[in-house]
Formats: sequence, structure tokens, C-alpha cells
Amino acid sequence: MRVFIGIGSNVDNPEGQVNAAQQALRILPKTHVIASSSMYKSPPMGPQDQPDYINAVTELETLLTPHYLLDCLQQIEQQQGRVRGRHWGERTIDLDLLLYDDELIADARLKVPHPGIGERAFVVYPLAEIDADISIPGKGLLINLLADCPRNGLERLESK
Ligand code: ROI
Repeated sequence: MRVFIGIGSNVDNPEGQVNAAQQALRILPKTHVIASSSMYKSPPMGPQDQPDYINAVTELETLLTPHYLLDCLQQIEQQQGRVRGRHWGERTIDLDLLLYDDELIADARLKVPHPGIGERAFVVYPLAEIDADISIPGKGLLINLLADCPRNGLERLESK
């Protein structure tokens, strides 16, 4: 299955956190990393009194089920010391299951495609960097979302 993971961090050395998460994705069972976007810097969506975020998207090929993959992502977040704080507040590491093949999933634990996907520049632009031709189940072509998504201060960083 073709899967895209959104990665974000804005505390405790965000670039290091994103790198560490990408390393952890590399050693998941039955999974290969296919591509990663550049890293991007973005102003916080949510409370403004928190640091800018570092964001990236990684593409995986996996045989893991969506819910098992979610368990794995949450385990990586735990390993990297994620603690639940205020709503939409700062975070050491956040791993979101953005897309799982062409599946639509909406249960108590997991919503795929990720509900915010089209409104979040820090997701849409890195996704398009990997593959501009993606189509998002229920939402249409990524390029059309991109056209309607202001950058909101999103900056692509020079080195990965
Ligand atoms: N804002 C930005 N810029 N990047 C994120 O990854 C991010 N993640 C979040 C919230 C708190 C919504 N804001 C964010 O979970």
C-alpha cells in the first residue's frame, strides 16, 4: 500500500526530531521508505505563542494495516517523548497518517485522509513536492487543493 505520513515538530530540536522520526520509519516491519519531501518551516496553526514548526512528508510502501501502522506511529511519538499538552499546542513530534492508498477510513481512532489535509499548507506543499499527481479520496486532485491553499508563511528549507 502507498502511504503518506505527515511529520511535524516545534520543540526540542525540531529538525533533529523530524530526522529521528524518519529514521524510525525506516525500520518499521514490512515497510519501505520511498521518498521524503524537503523540510519546511511554518508558522504555528493554532495558538500563536509557540515556536514555528518544522514539517515534512514521507512516502512509504507498506504491508501493515492502517490501524497497526497507527500503533507504530504512536509508539514512535512515545519513544521521542511526546507528551499531550494543550489543544493545538507545541509538540515534540507529531506523526499523522495522511493517506493510505485510496482508502477512506473514519472510525473512532482513525480518519484517513487526514481531515485537515487540504487546508494545511505544511501538508499540501510537501505532498506535491513528492508527487503532484496524487488524488485524495473524497477531495479530488492534490493540484486543485494546492491552487486553493495559500502558503501561510510556509518556507522550504534548503537542505533536507
Ligand atoms: N502547525 C504547523 N505549522 N505545523 C504542524 O505540524 C502543526 N501541527 C499541529 C497543529 C498544532 C495543529 N499546528 C501545526 O498539530
